[in-house]
Amino acid sequence: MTWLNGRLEALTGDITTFHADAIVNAANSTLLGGGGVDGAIHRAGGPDIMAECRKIRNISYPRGLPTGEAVITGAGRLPCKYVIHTVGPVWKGGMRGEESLLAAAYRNALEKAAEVGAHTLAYPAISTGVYGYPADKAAKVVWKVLSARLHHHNLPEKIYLLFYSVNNLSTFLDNMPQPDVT
Ligand code: AR6
Repeated sequence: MTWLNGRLEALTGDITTFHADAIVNAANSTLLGGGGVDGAIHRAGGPDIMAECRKIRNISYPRGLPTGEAVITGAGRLPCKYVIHTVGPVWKGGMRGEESLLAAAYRNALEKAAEVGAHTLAYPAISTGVYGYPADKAAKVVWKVLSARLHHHNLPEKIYLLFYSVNNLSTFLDNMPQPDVT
């Protein structure tokens, strides 16, 4: 399913095996790994990504990466070139700035991808796992941020939204505008 003349595509898949210039990791503030997609990325990518994360943490973010911000590392053994680590908000009912923090996470990851000239970028569904952000509400934020970016910039040329399950993908699709006609 695509939008914006094919520049945005939603599909199911495992982001650790996805071939894109850059993939996004739904990390936590420690940058030192965790479960979910974060754990999967570090397991598949090997120790080089963690070594870089540790260095970034020590040098630039001794108190941890703030929610909504993003940093970039190499990709170790993964098939992509870069991993962009961002921290989505924990859902606390929707009145604690969750929407703008989720938007910031998507937007700052985009900025990092553009800085290294990534042509293709793949996102997991940030915050919708352990962090509990409702998938239908997240879809609206994702559309707002990504469609604005794609309207005004040439890079990335293409953005993929990778969902781990068909259920997650269909919730997302239910909350998106009409896709491109194919
Ligand atoms: N490929 C694509 N999507 C995946 C994969 C995968 N390999 N594995 C899981 N997902 P979560 P969060 C989906 O919990 O909510 C970690 O411990 C998953 O089904 O990974 O942002 C971090 O260290 C869900 O839809 O991230 C943090 O502590 C989505 O990815 C915390 O979890 C996000 O789920 C971050 O929580």
